[in-house]
Amino acid sequence: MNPKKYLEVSKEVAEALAENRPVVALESTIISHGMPYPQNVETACKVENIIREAGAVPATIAIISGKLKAGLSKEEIEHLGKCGSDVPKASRRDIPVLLAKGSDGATTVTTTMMIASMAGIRIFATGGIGGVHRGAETTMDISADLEELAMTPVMVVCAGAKSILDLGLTLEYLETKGVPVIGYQTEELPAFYTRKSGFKVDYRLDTPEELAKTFHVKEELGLKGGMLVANPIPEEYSMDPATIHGAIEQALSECKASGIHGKETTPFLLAKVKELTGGDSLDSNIQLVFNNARLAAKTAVSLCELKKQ
Ligand code: PSU
Ligand code: MN
Repeated sequence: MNPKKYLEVSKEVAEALAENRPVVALESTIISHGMPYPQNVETACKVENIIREAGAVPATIAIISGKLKAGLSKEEIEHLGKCGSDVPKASRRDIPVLLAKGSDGATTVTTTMMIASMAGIRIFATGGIGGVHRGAETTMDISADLEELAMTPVMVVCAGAKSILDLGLTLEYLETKGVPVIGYQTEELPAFYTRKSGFKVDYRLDTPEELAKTFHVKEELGLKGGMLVANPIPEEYSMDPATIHGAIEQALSECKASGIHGKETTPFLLAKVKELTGGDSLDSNIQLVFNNARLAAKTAVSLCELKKQ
């Protein structure tokens, strides 16, 4: 077994890790599949800057020419953004084929966690995670993201999950798998575009230091799996619940009517919601990613302090 043979960590990220300096992983499905060009590239670069300003090193993760990469160049980010959904969306099951072919891949939460963990990165900031889809009792559509959270020791900072999913069942699944779900300064699971969902998180923590300490304890205990931090979208960018609810219902019925299934489901629903809500949802989406990057970077700084002790 020689997984490192397929891993390429950028010089900047490798040096930071070797010196116990804070690093934050970022995913690339959000670049290729989550936003239109050129906003996707602008956002990806700006997120990296936000992480730097908060004192950490960004490591955008993707599969490029058959290599698992942690830390991308500007040119590689531009390439992923320009090619958009022509870059295959890569979950755990896609990795062997993409690597054997020498192909590119846009990493989801699942594969970003896997590559981050291989590289030694412990914190990852994104927008929203995948979960149990509505109607999963008949379709069995449950994102591999939940299994990865159960297995791989990376903290994922997100803005909750969109209610294209069944949020209640998603929380049940995470509970069964032993994944702590932490609300950042909230008792309620945020629903991506909105700060509230009607579902309670397991615990509320109020500072990056508390998040870092909790993750540190989990690591010291040697418990497998990750931790999910749900950070609500800033008030000024949150959307009107009725607008977003209507768009999601319509997207779900169009998805069902067109017989979309498998890995196409999430991108279809995300694109449809975006189309139905216009530019507003894109702006909210960008802002919540910035907000998560800031919190992840501060937490990474605090986690490195704890490691020194
Ligand atoms: N949910 C979002 N935005 C996203 C995704 C999910 O609100 O960009 C992406 C993430 O990359 C996530 C993936 O890991 O979709 C989940 O896809 P699936 O449901 O096919 O596992
Ligand atoms: Mn799925």
